[in-house]
Amino acid sequence: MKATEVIDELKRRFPNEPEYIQAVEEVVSSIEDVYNEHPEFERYNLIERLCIPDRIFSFRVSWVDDSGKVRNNMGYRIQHNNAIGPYKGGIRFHSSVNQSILKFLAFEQTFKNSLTTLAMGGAKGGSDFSPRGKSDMEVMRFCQAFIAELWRQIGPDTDVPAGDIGVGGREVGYMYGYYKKMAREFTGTFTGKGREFGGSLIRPEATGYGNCYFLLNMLATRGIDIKGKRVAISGSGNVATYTAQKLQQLGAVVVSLSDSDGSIYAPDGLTHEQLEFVFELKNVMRGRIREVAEEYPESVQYFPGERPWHIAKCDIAMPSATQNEIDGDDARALLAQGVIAVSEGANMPSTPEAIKEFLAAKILYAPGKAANAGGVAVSGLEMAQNSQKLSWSAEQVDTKLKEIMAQIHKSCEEFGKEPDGFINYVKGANVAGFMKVARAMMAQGIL
Ligand code: NDP
Ligand code: 2IT
Repeated sequence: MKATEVIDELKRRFPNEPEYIQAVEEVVSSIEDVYNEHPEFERYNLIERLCIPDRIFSFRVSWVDDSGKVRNNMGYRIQHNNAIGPYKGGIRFHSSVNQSILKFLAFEQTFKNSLTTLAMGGAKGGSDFSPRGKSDMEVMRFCQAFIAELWRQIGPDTDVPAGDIGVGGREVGYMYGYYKKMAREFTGTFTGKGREFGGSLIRPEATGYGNCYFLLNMLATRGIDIKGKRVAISGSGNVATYTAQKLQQLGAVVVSLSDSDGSIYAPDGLTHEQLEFVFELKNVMRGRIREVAEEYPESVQYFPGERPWHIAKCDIAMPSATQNEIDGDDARALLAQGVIAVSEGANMPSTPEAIKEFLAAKILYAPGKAANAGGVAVSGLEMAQNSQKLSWSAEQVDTKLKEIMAQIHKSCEEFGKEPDGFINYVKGANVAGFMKVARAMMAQGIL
């Protein structure tokens, strides 16, 4: 089948999975040229095999809330592709989770993991359970019930989950604990673990820091200094907060953060003290972003129901909340105020229309699968440390993270540079990620 025929066929077979089709369409359209240069790929129907996940587990998760009521959620694990390493990818707990969203994430993860240079296949899992407003004990009971179903399908050389939206250190700890009890072994089956039980230093920081390192690489291609640049960030979770921390260290000005209720805007930039407050608010108090404006009313404004893109005056945007959070209008608003770079911390935060705008404007635009790969890269380093039964220093991990982000940038440049010198990072990331997985699949036969 030709590349475009594969998309039509997938649309026909999975009509109710828009996010999955969106992710597939973006990758397949940008690899079409290299695909057509390799007739053997078509002979072995490679694209279709690469687009359809190897297998999907779906199950009911029943648990008891604090009032004694029995609750039922859906649980899933998508094992997308293990051509270059064990299945690897995060777990998302959010009320919006469904099979389409997890299929898009597992598909993207496969190419992202390929870009990291490490041996990891692609997977994603999750549940429509939302930790928001739940007590610690409710979260623990849910995590245990989730793993009671999933534990047989995962393992250190089989499938290694980690965090994503709604899954941080607390949830990974509970899931890993229950996995260990069921499997009766202490291995590196999860990443993002607490540092006392095998977690890597810098893993919590890795996605946000990695995105900043990628941004620095992009800015360097145009000789731009990050110092003093105003950066709008969306989200206020793991990725957003560590992005903000690294940006402040680099001398940039962080002007916004958000959550699903609204955005804060600090016209003069958040101070170190204010960012410390955000960390405390999010990780300890588990509060809402509006509380930052309540705490610092002179310097921070709150915009309920708004995303940052129309309200924050900025030079750079780093969307770090969720998929499709920048649409065509948002992209045009960012470009109209002269944005020079968009570097995605979230997975697929820009709609196809937004991506088209960024590429047409020839700004520095990095898709999530390149820019946010630092998180899973340090997960790969955590797996390596667990296998060695060693733990590396923060400096060692951070140095490797910088090297990996530079390598990903180089791959994007190699495969995405256009005749006029413009680097199309979308094409570069997709082609570089695809070619490695495709060659591995060809070598391993029809599976
Ligand atoms: P967190 O759960 O720590 O934070 C998510 C943040 O995004 C919260 O502020 C949340 O607000 C907001 N958010 C979530 N869903 C929505 C929504 N539907 N609309 C508006 N705001 C929303 O997750 P992470 O920081 O880990 O993940 C953020 C993004 O980064 C995701 O796209 C994830 O896939 C991606 N990513 C994460 C990696 C990691 O290592 N954790 C690695 C690579 C990518 P609220 O609290 O109101 O829900
Ligand atoms: O989207 C992602 O890359 C993640 N949520 C991190 C996955 C991982 O296995 O560390």
